[in-house]
This record gives sequence, C-alpha cells and structure tokens, in this order.
Amino acid sequence: MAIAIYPGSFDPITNGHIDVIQRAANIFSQVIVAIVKNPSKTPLFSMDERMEMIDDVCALWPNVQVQCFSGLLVDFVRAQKASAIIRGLRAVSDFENEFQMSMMNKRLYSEADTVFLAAQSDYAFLSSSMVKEVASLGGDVRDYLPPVVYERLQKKLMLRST
Ligand code: COD
Repeated sequence: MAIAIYPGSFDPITNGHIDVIQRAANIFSQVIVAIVKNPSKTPLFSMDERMEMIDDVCALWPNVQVQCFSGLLVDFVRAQKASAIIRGLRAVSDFENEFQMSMMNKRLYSEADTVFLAAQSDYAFLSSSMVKEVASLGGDVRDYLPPVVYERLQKKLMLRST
C-alpha cells in the first residue's frame, strides 16, 4: 500500500490544489493532505477551518484524508509510513525552490521520494495568496475555488471589513 503526503499551507485550498489531490488519489492507495502548523505565519483561515474545508471538498475520494503537522515534514512522512511527498509544479519559477526542498527532504529521509505533478493549464497561474489578494480587492475568484471555500472566503473578508 503506497501512502503519499501532500503537504502545504492550503490557506485556503484552491481548485489547483484539488486537481493535484484528485490525480494523486488515482495513483496512490492513500493520500494524506497535510497542513503545516507554522507559528511564524498568521493564516487567514484557522487550522480547524482549513481542515473542515479540505474534508468537505475531498469527501468524494475515500482514500484522501486531512491531517495537520508541525516540525519537519520528513518526520511526519516517516510517522505515517509514507513513501512519497506530492508537490504541484506551476511554472519554472516553482522549480528551483521545489527541487531544493526535494533534495533536502531526500537527505533527511531517504525512504520517501518527492513526486511532482505538473499543474493543469487552467490552474497554472493560481495560488492561495493571489486568490486572497484579488478577493480582498473586490475581484471575482469564483472560478478558482470550490463553492464552499468561496462562501467562507467572502464571509471572512466581510467580517474583516466591518
Ligand atoms: N496547481 C498545482 N499545484 C499547486 C497550485 C496550482 N494552482 N497551487 C499550489 N500548488 C501546489 C504547490 O506548488 C505546492 O506543491 C502545494 O500545492 C501546496 O502549496 P501551498 O502554497 O499551500 O503550500 P506551501 O508550498 O507553502 O508548503 C510548504 C511546506 C509546508 C511543504 C514547507 O514549508 C514544509 O515542508 N514545511 C515543514 C518544515 C520543513 O520540513 N522544512 C524543511 C523543508 S526542506
């Protein structure tokens, strides 16, 4: 049974992330979407909110779960007995950093490999931070988020502006 970890901030999950999850779930027996707890960053959505949204949008795929982790990714990968780390590649600009991370992770834990999935062209420009910025300035981001995430983002931004 090949277990893969898909780590990230997912603040919030976008259609680009979902495309990667769906494709990874077709390849691996189990995919764990792993949300990093990063004390140095203040996310827009709390950990519970991000977990709920991912649970909700991934309910269709029985082999996908969501968990959170802190500390080194490779320690989480080892604890889950996973053999792969999934990363999405959007553009050449993603590559250098992703390549460095994959090499460091391999040195820290040689029993897992990083598997890169190229972004689908429809989502190749999409990031959580861009979606948040466009939405906060009144732009329409409906096409880039699952409906439940879109609704929550609108509510969150409305609360912030009051
Ligand atoms: N299409 C395809 N893929 C996408 C898209 C899209 N539109 N948008 C994002 N992705 C991919 C990203 O390329 C990435 O692979 C993944 O989805 C998650 O993206 P984010 O932005 O939510 O998450 P990141 O990149 O900020 O996550 C960084 C980590 C949490 C993986 C990293 O900080 C980490 O490993 N932290 C733990 C500490 C650690 O071990 N550090 C040492 C690392 S060598």
